[in-house]
Amino acid sequence: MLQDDLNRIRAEATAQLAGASGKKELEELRVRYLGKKGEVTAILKQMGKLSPEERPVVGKLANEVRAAIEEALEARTSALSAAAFEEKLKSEKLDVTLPGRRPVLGHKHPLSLALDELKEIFLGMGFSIAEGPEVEYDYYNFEALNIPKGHPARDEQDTFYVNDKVLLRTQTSPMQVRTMEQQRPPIRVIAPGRCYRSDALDATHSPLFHQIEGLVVDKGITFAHLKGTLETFIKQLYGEDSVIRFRPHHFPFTEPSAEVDVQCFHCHGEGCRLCKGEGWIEILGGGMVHPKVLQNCNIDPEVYSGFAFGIGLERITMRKYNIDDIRLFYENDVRFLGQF
Ligand code: 2NM
Repeated sequence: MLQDDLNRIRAEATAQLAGASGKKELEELRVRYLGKKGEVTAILKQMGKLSPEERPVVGKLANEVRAAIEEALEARTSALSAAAFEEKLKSEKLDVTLPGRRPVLGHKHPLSLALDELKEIFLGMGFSIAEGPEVEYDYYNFEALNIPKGHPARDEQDTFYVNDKVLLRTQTSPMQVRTMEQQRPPIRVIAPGRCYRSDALDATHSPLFHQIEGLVVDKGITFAHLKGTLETFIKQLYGEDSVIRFRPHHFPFTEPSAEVDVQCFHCHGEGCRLCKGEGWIEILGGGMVHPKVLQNCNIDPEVYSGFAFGIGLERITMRKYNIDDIRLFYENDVRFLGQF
């Protein structure tokens, strides 16, 4: 009986469709029941064998079965896509109440922090800032500073040469010479910046380091001005109770010259580990600008006099933050840099 076949097909098809688990399976079922060679189609093809009385009855049932299968197909299709959408929503859930991710902000390098502080102190004393080339002429780095070829200071300040006449500056004094060539006294400048020497890298030496040099030239400038300026500087940097002393020294570009020590703030001169038993810590050098240096810059040493000094930025910064190895400044290890 075709009616029985149709009823069986409807029951089978709707049950299978209800349990179908994906698009592919739904399509297979559609082809199997409703396709050109499908089971419902096969029944319709047999309609010709039926009597005229039976034909409309079976035809009506066949249409109902086809409609029922189509409906079940549609219902399952939309149920599956709704489930897929639900799954997608769940997996893409965004909790807008979570706190945001804060971007990690960097900050200044300890050498820059210390340099800023030094600049501030000297700006407060009326100095201006002169910056210039790190690749210098031999003339400005040595010759003009009273260090002719063959002078022993050239060995102490061995550097990297670009050619016979051009080198990496070993100090920032070439900027002082450039300033004196370009400006007439009164002059009050500091020259901060990178310097180079062909020293081997160890805990206290680096082939690249930083200096701040100061220069004052005017009528009547004396060693007393140098002492007062440096004492004011040290007291602002290390505190009002700082004690300093001047020790005679020699620099080719100053005469007289001195090295300046600050009394150890740990033992107050007694001698301890920090000052290696000395009671004093060397901090900078300076002196009265040599008349030959003034002459080289067309400043008459009979009319003008001046003082100059040089500060090692690494040394000052290591004191300030209690850093015991100069290499830490250049390694860019954020575990170190993050501490300042
Ligand atoms: C130092 C020590 C002593 C210095 C001298 C000059 C110049 F150009 F005026 F002659 N500038 N800086 C100087 C003097 C630097 O560093 C330890």
